[in-house]
Amino acid sequence: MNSVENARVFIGLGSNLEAPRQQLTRAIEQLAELAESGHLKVSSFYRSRPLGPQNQPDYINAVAGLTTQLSPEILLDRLQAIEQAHGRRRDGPRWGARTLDLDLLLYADRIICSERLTVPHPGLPERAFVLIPLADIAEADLMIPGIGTLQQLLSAVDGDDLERLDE
Ligand code: A4P
Ligand code: MG
Repeated sequence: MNSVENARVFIGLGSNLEAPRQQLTRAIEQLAELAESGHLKVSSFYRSRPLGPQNQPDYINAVAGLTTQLSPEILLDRLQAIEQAHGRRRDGPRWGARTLDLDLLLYADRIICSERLTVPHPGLPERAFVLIPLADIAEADLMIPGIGTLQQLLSAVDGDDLERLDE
């Protein structure tokens, strides 16, 4: 059984190669196809210094929220297919430059620890480039399962490095 009742999910988008803003804009159109109609919200775009190796361009990040009937594993398959369609390569260094990265940040109130999936995404609690865009489209008292509220996490991160871009 691969479909579930409408689950509210959040996806982190990141790119630092080959016209990153366009990569994100196109990916958002593709994410809309996975969403129940009318249930896609997208944060502002933000620029940040790379986390990981510093010899790579700055990143553009955003977060999308959608309601979907896809199971977590099928959703991951679809996200990876979109990454592939954007020419994503997986042969570089860990946290190296990429055309498009789609991370499943949250899947309803689920905690998932499987071979293919860790949800909530392990980077979520400490990454300003995830939490600040997430706060654009989610309520402050959103529960991050097993961790705390979005507001609690936000108060502990430093967003100084993050530059909000014009629409
Ligand atoms: N996987 C497990 N859980 C998840 C999940 N919740 N969402 C598995 C997505 N994938 C998940 O992913 C490796 C494997 O993780 C997948 O096959 C999937 O089964 P990947 O996309 O091939 O590799 P990756 O993204 O390079 O690895 P990783 O460790 O997930 O990196 P992150 O955490 O995505 O970080 N700096 C800035 N400023 N902005 C960024 O967006 N991104 C990264 C990548 C590094 N530095 C950055 C940014
Ligand atoms: Mg990733």
